[in-house]
Amino acid sequence: MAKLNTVDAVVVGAGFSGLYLLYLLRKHGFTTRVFERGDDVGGTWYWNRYPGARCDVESMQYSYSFDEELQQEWHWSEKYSSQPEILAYIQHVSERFDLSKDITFDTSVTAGRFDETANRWTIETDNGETLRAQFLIMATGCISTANMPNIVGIDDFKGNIYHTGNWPHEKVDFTDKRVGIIGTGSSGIQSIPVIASEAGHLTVFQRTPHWTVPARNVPMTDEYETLWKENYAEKRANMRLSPSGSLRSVPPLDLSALEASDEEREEAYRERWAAGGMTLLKSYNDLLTSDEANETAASWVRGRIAAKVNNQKTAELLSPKTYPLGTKRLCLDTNYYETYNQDNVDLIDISSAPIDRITPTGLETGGHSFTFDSIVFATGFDAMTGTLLRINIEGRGGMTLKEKWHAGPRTYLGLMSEGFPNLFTITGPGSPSVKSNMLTSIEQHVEFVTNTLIYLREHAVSTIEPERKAEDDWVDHVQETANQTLFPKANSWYMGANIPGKPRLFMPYIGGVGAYRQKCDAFAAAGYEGFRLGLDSKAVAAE
Ligand code: N01
Repeated sequence: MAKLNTVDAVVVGAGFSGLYLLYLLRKHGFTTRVFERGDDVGGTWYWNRYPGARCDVESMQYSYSFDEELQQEWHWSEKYSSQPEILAYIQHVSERFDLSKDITFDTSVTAGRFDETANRWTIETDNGETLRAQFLIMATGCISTANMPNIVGIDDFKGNIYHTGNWPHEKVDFTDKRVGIIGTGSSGIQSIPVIASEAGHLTVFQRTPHWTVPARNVPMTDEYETLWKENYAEKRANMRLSPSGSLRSVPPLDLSALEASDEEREEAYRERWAAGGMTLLKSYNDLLTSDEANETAASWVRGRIAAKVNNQKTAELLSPKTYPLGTKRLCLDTNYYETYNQDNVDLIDISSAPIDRITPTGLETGGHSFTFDSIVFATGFDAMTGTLLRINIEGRGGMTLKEKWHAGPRTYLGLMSEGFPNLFTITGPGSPSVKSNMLTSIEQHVEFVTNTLIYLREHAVSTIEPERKAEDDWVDHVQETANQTLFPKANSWYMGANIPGKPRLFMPYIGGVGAYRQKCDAFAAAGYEGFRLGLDSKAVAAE
């Protein structure tokens, strides 16, 4: 058999995580290959090119902190940058650090098998390449497998079908077109106002109204940029130890919403609504733990919806009532509710009558037919586990990750899974990941993994994997932490509830980014507490 190419590490994915991994691993002398299914870098920001796509974490915070010159030199043109600008930033980083020479594009990793004799992963790709690596690092992102609902007749539609998470590279022209859009999560809420500004007519099919607050995006000012750039060291340090990995424009009040008077609550909510962004959700310290406290903010937001939307029947339909504020991902919008005041926009409630079928000319629901030139699916993702479980990953004894995670993901710290030595998941389930500023969490995981690999090399350790008990305890801790909050009350993708048949459990860790980082650091400092380290037999024999 021909000798297989061998590297220290194979990284899957060339988004924010994969690029930083490549940069850091290379810097520390680890031979590294990256495989990326797209034809360029960017990950999420490569695929999600839908109209209106932009980040809902401020760009001064949603950016790499690892290189001082980079963060000083790069200029963001808006407070919340649009997808093209974020993609341009990622491409700039790739060029600046000469990363693409070690990335194989247009290539998916299809399988990884752990060879217990050699303590190496054998990795297969869909371009026929097979290679060996000591470490397999999944930088595959949390929302990278689009969820296309299985609706009868979908292949019969004669017009154009789009999914927000897999949008064409060229501009889609909706001018004067009849467009239907299914889904009102973050992607729908961002794209609906933009599509409505072009389309002849837009019909929105809503199964559940989502909570959304104004982004208040503005062009970047010199003053704001300077404030951040002059204080980056301190601000980034605070972000790393904060609960969400980002800093709020209006600080949270360390007080129960129920201790405040009506007037005080009104002022607190009004101030944060005016400031825009996620800050409203952090007005008081119990909005995500007490139904009663949450309802004070929820009813206040319903009041804003009623004030913005002219037709009160539509306002009612747009007002969430079945789950607490913020327990599905809070959306940030620009003119979302105002869009429903346009004559060319209709809202169709499909909460009790699902879409029956897609027809050659449109779709049918609740006994009504609709005719469209284009249908947009803003129906989300098989999040957090979908991409990982579509790759055939086999650990010890031939056990697959799919078998191990059949009742839901099982990880230690969201980083590793017992039985799968030397396999790392960047921002994996069980880590703060999607419940944080992803850039803060990505940098923390990438640095943790790189430092771990350095430690293993220095101590002649060939394998690392979690101990079963540490993993079991962590899985319990993740669930117990979520159960102390209102999050499990929503049928969210955090819970796996958007994918038929997916196990229901809360996937991200919401114990806080700072607290999580401190745990990771403490375990590492204690000689990788909770992990089992396998000594390199050759090194031991040589001693
Ligand atoms: O997906 P979603 P998304 N029939 O799952 C509906 C991140 N993100 O792409 O709520 C009819 O939130 C579904 O209805 P329901 C962010 O983390 C970030 O919008 O399940 N409807 C829902 O309305 C976000 O949370 C940014 O009842 C169906 C919608 O489709 C995550 O990505 C921007 C259906 C899906 O909403 C995912 O957001 C965009 C069906 N069969 C996204 N199936 C920024 O940072 C699903 N739906 C800016």
